[in-house]
Amino acid sequence: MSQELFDKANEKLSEIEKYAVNNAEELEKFRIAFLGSKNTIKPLFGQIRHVDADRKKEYGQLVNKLKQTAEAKFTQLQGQLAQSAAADIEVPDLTRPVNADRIGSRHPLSIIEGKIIDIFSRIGFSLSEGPQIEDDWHNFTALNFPPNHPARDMQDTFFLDKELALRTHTSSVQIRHMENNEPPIRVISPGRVFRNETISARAHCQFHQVEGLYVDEGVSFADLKQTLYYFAREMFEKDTEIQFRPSYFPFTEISAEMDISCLVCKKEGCPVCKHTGWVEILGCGMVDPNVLENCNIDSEKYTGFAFGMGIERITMLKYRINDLRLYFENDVRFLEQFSHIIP
Ligand code: 2U9
Repeated sequence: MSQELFDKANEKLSEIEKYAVNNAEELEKFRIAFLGSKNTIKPLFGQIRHVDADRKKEYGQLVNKLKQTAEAKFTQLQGQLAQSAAADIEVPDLTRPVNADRIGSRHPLSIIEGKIIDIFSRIGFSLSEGPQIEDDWHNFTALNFPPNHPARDMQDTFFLDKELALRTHTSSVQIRHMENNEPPIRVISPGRVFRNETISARAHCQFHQVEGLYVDEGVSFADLKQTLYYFAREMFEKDTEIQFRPSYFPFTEISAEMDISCLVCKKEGCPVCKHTGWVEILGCGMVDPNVLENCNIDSEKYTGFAFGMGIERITMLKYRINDLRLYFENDVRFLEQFSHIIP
């Protein structure tokens, strides 16, 4: 009987020594079998009473060894499992450069608006801003729009009520400036304006303008030409040429539109300039004496020039953007293309 018990205990010992596990569940099975409250070693302790007296000590040592071996094996298996779990975790490449934080970028219209402001501020123009909701006087009447002018129509302008509308140009800001300041006046007015247009690639119900105004004694069309020539060369390229074509606006007399030589083809002819070699960029003229008088400025003593340009148009030329809607959709795939420009 003694030997049988020894054999059983030795068998269990080698079972424990050879035990291997692949996962936490198998480890738990081992724990329950050899270390749990109903483990399979426990009954062997009780069997000691069947062992011959002269071998009891030897048997006791064997069963104790069995228990210690199970405990040691458990710790070893636990360690092995933890190690292989750690090996499964993908260690990141710690030498890889960090991803820079995405801090966004400036909107292309803001970039170009900033450039225009900068160019004119270098020759003494200061900034003048005003409300986007305007009354009839500042948006139309003071600017010499006749009572039946089409721009006054509901079809063309967003009226809020009989008197108030979303401004259709930033000229209204300059009327306010002239009402509150004496010449010499030299201001530019950038800002958002609104017109009741069907939205397409070439038209939008909102856009941005920069308008300029210079009123003083003896201001002439020659001053206008030289100022805008300076602007064209600073904004585009040093060898940019300009040309003027006669035009009509209610608020200027004489009036003109200014073209620049095509940046793309250098006047050779291309789709951008529609094969004319020239691209229109702004309207301008001498401020109509009626407009000066409407702002209590003596038109006998003072003359002035004014100009206005669409920022979207200038931006389209600078960055070859072909659809106005892109400016207002704020698709990051569009906006991200300007993230390298830090003005
Ligand atoms: C005052 C008097 C006159 C500003 C001017 C233009 C000509 C002009 C357009 C260009 C493209 C508007 O954005 S656009 O559609 N503007 O052609 N603007 S002269 O004349 C003024 C401004 C203020 C007191």
